[in-house]
Amino acid sequence: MYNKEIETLPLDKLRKLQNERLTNLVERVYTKVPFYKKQFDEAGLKTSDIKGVLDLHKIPFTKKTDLRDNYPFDMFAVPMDDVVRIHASSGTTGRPTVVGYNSHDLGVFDEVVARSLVAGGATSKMKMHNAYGYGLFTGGLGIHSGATKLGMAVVPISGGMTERQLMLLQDFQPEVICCTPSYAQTLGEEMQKRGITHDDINLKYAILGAEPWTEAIRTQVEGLLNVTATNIYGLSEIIGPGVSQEDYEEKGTGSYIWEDHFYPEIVDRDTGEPLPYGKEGVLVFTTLTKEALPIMRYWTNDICSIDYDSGAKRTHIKMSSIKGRSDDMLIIRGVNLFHTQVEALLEGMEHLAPCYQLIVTREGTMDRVKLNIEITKELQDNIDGDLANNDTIKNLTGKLSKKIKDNIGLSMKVELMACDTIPRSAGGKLSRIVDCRELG
Ligand code: DLL
Repeated sequence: MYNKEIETLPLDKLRKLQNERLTNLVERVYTKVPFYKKQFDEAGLKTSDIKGVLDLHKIPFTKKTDLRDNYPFDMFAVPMDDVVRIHASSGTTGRPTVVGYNSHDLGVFDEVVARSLVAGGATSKMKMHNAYGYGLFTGGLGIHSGATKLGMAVVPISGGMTERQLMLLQDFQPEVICCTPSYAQTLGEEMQKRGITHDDINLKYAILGAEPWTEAIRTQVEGLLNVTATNIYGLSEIIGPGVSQEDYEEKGTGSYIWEDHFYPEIVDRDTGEPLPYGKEGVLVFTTLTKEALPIMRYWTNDICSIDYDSGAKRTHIKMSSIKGRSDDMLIIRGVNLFHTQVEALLEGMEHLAPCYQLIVTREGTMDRVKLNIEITKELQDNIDGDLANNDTIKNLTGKLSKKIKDNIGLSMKVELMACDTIPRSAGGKLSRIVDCRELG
């Protein structure tokens, strides 16, 4: 563990620390950020009403639109002289969301990333191939700086230029790779195509995040790259990568949220009411220690559940993997659908590769969704002629349609496609939904 004392702090002590940090935060934001002063005054709330995390529910949420309305720097709680780094995430529309850090905040960022990397299997003696994008995106620099703090040798390759990535993976022999899961798929597939074998590289751990992914992709990437792959989660508004991380020996049991810095809640997507542990809803965070851009009850839009795991190595609460963002949820004939639900059904299905797209169209007032998914190279090599007329393909299509209907409750057209026909990640986040509805 990177910080054993904090990572295993007994819960009563953790709660005490959180309560102290929260009351301090509330005073700070009330006096330093006009947005929060107004928010408190309008809600008739006094800072003394917030005595600890149990009072958090009294505070209104902060949403992405609030950051946009205060573009670029009006939510900052320190003078610009103190700010030492600025990042921004480009939304699909309009202005980017701008975030700032002072040197204290960069210390917190390094700490949580270093903890995350160690939980993901990394040590100070290893080399890291960091293929998250550098620039305004928090992935590249955030992971880089935390890895440096840990003492790793970082290769700041950034995303893209796959050919060069493959060369350096062979030449530098890094033990750890960090990138999006979809780019790990791309790298693994390209290695295979070029005949680069597991013996040619030295990877042991892959620390993957920045987009939703499921066990189907974990299985594929672990096989292709010969690694143990774990999930890292985060968002710029809260700090960047390293808000939570899965332990490499506890795979599939959720990711530890470093809750001495980021206090999580799950709330109902429609009413905003807090939900009990184990229930799925919108993840909301309060930054307990950040100074330049402290945020209270940030509505992430990410859907998951949180719960304590008493048998685990650390005491901090765990979050399940993200099902999707509530604004990316499709509603098809009254059924709510996240692409990860379809992806999860691919795990254990022979002959199918987790390379797929959901195509959404509208006919009249009816939304329809179609799944395009690739078959594996082995199956393709065994098929002569047209895929559409092949019996194995027909059986497989029927099997998958039925699995989707049985598990998700939707009749969905499924088309099995030849290898390499679905777009791949060229380095960053990959969208697996193609929404054609606006096109008419
Ligand atoms: O994606 C920070 C990051 C960089 C996380 C590198 C992990 C690794 P943003 O660009 O602000 O920040 O996007 C944040 O991405 O609200 C989620 O919807 C999604 N996301 C991030 N990590 C995961 C993950 C970075 N592990 C948004 N699983 C978040 C699912 C994720 N979704």
